[in-house]
Amino acid sequence: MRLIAGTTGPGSIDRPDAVSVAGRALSSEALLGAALAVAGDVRGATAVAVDATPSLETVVAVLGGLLAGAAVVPVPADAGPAEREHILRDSGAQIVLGPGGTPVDVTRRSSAGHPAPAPGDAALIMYTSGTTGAPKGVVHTHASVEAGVDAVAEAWDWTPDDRLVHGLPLFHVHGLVLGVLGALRAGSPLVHTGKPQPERYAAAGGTLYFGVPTVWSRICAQPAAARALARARLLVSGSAALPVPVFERLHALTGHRPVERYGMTETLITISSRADGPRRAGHVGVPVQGVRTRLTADDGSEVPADGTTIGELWVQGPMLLRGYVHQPADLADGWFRTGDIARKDPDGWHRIVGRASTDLIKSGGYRIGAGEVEDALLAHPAVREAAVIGTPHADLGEAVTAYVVVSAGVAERELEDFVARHLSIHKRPRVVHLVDALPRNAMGKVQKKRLGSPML
Ligand code: MCA
Ligand code: AMP
Repeated sequence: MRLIAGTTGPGSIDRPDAVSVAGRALSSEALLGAALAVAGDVRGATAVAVDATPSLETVVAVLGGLLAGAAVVPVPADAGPAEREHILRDSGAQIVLGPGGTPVDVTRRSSAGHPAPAPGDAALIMYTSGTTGAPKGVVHTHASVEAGVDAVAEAWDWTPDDRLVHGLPLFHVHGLVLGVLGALRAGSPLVHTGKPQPERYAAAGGTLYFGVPTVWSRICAQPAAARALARARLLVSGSAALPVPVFERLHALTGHRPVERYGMTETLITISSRADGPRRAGHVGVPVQGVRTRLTADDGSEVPADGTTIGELWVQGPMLLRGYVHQPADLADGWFRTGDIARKDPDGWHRIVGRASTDLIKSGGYRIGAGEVEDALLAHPAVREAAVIGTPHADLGEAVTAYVVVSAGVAERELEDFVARHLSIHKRPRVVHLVDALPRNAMGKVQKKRLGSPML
């Protein structure tokens, strides 16, 4: 992978500010030297885990693993012991870099080269929640990552003249693949703000900004910060639906109609509006280069692109996953079934209108499986039954909401903290309802649609 466009290509230039994270910066030459030092340490490992804190160390460790030809496994910075152990065991990572393993020293330098990995070699294993069970490891190759970042660079006219700003977590596609590898491959400096706080975005002076809808909505709530973004070239939103009022408020405050794009950990970004085209509130745009989409009805037939008929979205393209760690992906003729419900306009514009399953929750842009949170709650000695759903939340889009039957006196807060300690903190329920019983059908299955009704 031509990782650091400015330093590894012919006629390369050293950029003094190639990457800065939470106020600490490395030039492109220093970044490459530090990453090559890590690559020398991990050479021969097939999978290297990185404790992905928002730090320069994470950027250096990820690059080092990639340069060494290992599959890099980002571990959520806030993962509790159960989740962390699952990721390390399931991925087969032989080495852990970062705070919970071998420390990364960003001041080291090496110039020793490494053989370039083959395009089909695993580059990243990213863990993401399914409806039930523990998170699954999604395997992306060097070829799928390159295709994924090149496609958005083309759609967004992303060039070395840009300066990318974001403060998203470095263990998911948004912050890591687009937000770090995308910037390095485009050759544009990256300013990672540590946290995605409005005042930090405002002070960073970028041309290109990434955020999840919660971040954009918090920026709109601070008009002075929002107005500072008027000087940018492009604001990009993704990971969850950008509410139309936030789109409009952002437009009013910054003068920019944000680009919205759609993707998944499994598929990277497949649909986006374009830098050189219109942006429509409530729409995620058109397929990026190399991508085809189709919408299907329950019987599998394709539904018309008439702007009103809804169907399940399938995508096909060069940026799709190679498979999961222990199972192949279900890619019939290269098509991936997203589980998202969409509408397509006659001119090819897509709108995401919901998800097929209520058991996948999007909160603050994080994908959270209801089953995983239920399992965590059931591990508490006082919990007899648990059902978890997403409920509308003004700031987070959806809030993780738990209905729990307990056998002994236990405070709601204790259950929230219990989940936060066992899984990633962001997976904790924001609301816990203690109830006498869960609504069940004749088969004994919990009727989630009835949760929240007054009888409970
Ligand atoms: C609160 N905290 C706790 C507890 N409660 N700590 C321990 N136990 C508790 N019970 C602390 C946390 O440690 C944290 O502290 C602080 O409270 C707030 O945590 P949290 O609630 O998670 O933060 P938030 O402010 O609500 O976060 C909002 C956010 C965040 C910043 C928007 O949700 C976020 O970063 N979202 C981005 C998700 C993302 O990148 N998704 C992309 C997936 P402290 O702050 O001190 O640490 S990839 C994807 O979706 C596809 C491919 C795509 O299309 O992009
Ligand atoms: P993740 O696995 O965290 O990558 O989450 C992927 C899911 O996020 C998709 O299946 C969608 O449900 C949702 N998503 C991502 N981008 C958008 C968007 N722009 N609009 C609506 N939903 C989105």
